[in-house]
Amino acid sequence: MKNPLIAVWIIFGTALLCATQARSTTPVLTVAGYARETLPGAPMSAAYLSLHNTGMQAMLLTEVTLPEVEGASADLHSTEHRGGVSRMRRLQHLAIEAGEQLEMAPGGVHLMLNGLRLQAGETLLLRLLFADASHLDIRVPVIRMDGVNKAQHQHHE
Ligand SMILES: [Cu+2]
Repeated sequence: MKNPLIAVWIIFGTALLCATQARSTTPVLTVAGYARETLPGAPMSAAYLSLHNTGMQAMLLTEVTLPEVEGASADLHSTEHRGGVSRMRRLQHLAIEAGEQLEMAPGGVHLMLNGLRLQAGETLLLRLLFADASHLDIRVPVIRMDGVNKAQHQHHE
């Protein structure tokens, strides 16, 4: 395991399974996830989903909305690391291939949340809209993520 971030993430991810009770399922898709508490002074937060496509066809996630929070929005972002600098890029959609288990994570693909403040202990309802006009609602827990912040800083140095 070359990447210390991945090692930390796996350990953290195991602990997280207990905290992440939220899970939503369609015949072909299983989704779990969590949102991170808004840091003091931060204008935005993020949510991370695990999407498992158990079907025979790719699923195309085109939009995520926050039905319970007026004026708030969620954007699909990827993170690119180049020359020691991380940049976020907005994605028009996210494909989950047949059989694929796609894991969003800090420093990777994530949902950027704007226009709301989240506190640990709360829950957040996310509505995932797909290209085939289906949608899936999932309620995720809001958690504090100090440990992951430290791991990322070590990784980036
Ligand atoms: Cu972002």
